[in-house]
Amino acid sequence: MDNPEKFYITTPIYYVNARPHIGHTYTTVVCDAIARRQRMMGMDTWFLTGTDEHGQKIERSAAAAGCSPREFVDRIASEFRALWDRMKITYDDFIRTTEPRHVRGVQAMFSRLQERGYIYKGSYSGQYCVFDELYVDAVGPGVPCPECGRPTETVCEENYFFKLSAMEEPLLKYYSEHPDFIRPEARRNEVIAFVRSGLRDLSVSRTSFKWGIPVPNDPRHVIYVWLDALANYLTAIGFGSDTPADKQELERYWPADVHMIGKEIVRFHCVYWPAFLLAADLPLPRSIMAHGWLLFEENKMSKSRGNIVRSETILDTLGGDALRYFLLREIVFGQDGSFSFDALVQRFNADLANDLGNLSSRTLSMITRYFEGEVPYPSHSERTPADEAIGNLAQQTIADFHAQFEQFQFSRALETAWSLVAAVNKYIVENEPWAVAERDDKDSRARLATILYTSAEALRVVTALVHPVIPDATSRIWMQLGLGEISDLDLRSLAWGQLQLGAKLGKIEPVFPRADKSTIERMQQMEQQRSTGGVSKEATAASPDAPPGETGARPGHPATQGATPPVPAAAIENKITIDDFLKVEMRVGEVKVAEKVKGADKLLRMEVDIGSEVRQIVAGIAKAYQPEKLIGRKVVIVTNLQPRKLRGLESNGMIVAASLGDEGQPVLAGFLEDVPAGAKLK
Ligand code: ME8
Repeated sequence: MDNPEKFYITTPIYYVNARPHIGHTYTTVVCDAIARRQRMMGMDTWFLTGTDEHGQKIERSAAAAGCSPREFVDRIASEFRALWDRMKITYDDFIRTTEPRHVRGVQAMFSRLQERGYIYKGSYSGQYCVFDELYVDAVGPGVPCPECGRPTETVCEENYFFKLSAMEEPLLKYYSEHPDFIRPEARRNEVIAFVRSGLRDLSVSRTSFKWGIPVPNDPRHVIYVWLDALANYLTAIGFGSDTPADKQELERYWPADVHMIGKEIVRFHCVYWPAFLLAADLPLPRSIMAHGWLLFEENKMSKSRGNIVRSETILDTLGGDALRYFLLREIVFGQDGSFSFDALVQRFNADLANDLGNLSSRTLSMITRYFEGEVPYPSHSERTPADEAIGNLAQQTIADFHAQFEQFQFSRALETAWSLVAAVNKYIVENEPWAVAERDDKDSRARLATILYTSAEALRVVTALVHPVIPDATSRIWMQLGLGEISDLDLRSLAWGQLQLGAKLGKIEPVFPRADKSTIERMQQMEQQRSTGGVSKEATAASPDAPPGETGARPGHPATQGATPPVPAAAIENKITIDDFLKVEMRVGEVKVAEKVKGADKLLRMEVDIGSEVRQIVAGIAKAYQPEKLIGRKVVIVTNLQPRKLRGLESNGMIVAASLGDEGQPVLAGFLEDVPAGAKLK
């Protein structure tokens, strides 16, 4: 059943009782980087993520938000998807536990366990923790849950039970025969100790609420959320379906190679899940990798603690690559790590803007200046030890990076790549290509070619290696190196000396504009606004691009719950007819060029593709948006306004933005889904 050429990786499926935060982003980005690299290594890769949508916790969150569970889960699931799209997460499938394919698969799993004699009917009376969806039989009424410290509820229920006690020995045997099954070692030891201390049968159905998957032939019961949730790893690839295509897919990808999880759900993944699979006589996943927690202000970042940071804040300021790089570089994988805006900006400026950004911009701009934008031919006879050293270091870097990445040592692997960046930057400073360029003789010209070739080749090697971690910037550097689409690269054959000589460089533009102090303040303000809901109504109404935390619909947030902002009387009198509205033509535009207008610190000049043509638009958004960040962004353009001149430049259309606060800070309107340039708004 197991095909060594395939690689199946999963994230946990996230609860939809709360919005995504950077803790969720952490696991997802780690998996994305692994999946991207596996694809570049020629593996038949399948990357699954999704949302966990059943259970009492979610039923109650929906009730608190004043909507049906279905509406509630649809809304939050789409927020997760939209965030992953903005983070450039290349998941192959997104499973939702409310989908028919999952419901069918979970019921098939339940029946299979029942038929094999591992499920029986019994009853439970005792304490129940709604938050953990767990019976906590060790405590009496009024005593908080030993897992999470929250109050427990007394319940008396008839239940189906899974014979977990029968799995004690088979599990211990499996752990001992598969030393890499649970990683890291510390987690494996904890699990073994837990199983050795004795396992009791597990209740796998509930009658106290309805929002779940009915037990086959006994719909008074819904299936325990963790049995429901864990099965996603199988149902997403066709388990429970009879179609030949689904059967083939299951055969192709199961068992999973890595279930990536946070350390708080180790017991469910390393004890219950393998126990269900052993009982169902299905192969077990190859490995379960538990990482540490992202801490904020010393505590685990979590919605219930109220100390979360949202990825959108970073996406809106520094961009997705900055967050992806920070999470993999700053946190030693497996251990807990702290997040702070200061550390994020420091890493961004030091490693991305300075080290990699400088290497890229100075190498490429010197090739443009001195060799008319064509990769120069290095001299084969006149290599100095310094040139050789860079080539050797690059080869070593490739080998070390691969080994470290494969060992899940992401931080070390990036450190390795950045040692090469530092060495090349030093090489450039020491070899002074700018001074060599001033000497206009043949030897100097050859020397200059060698220095710039060596630098560009090292840049190519680093760019290829770190592409899975910072996909956006590396794709752009690759283009600038004249190499086309980086996604076509086969990482297995990456070696020193493959840079295409004479290749014409692409258009050179900075990839990481430096962040300054005000970026930290802006991020803090955005977080504060998100947590207090303190964004002005204008933004709520006018900015569909505002991340969900900023819209009127905040589930569980009493201040804005289901609220429609009151419409002032004057506005009613001033209502326009649909014909008036139809006079305004609005289209989706894609920003192709953006640059500051000389002598006007508020204005940006943009060239925007509106489908049928590219328009020049001048807008007063320079204080809120760095031009580089706008390139490629989809915006809304009023296309049938009379052209007007601003600072001598004709502006042919208007970009739509919300206007925040007294200063009228602009926030551009946009879309969560992908929309083509030229699409009409109505
Ligand atoms: O547990 N640091 O969902 P969940 C690092 N639905 N990772 C974090 C984190 C933090 N502060 N906060 C969250 C569930 N995570 C179940 C899973 S799987 C069959 C069912 C990440 O929404 C981390 O991966 O509580 C953690 O395990 C997961 O989100 C928990 O997500």
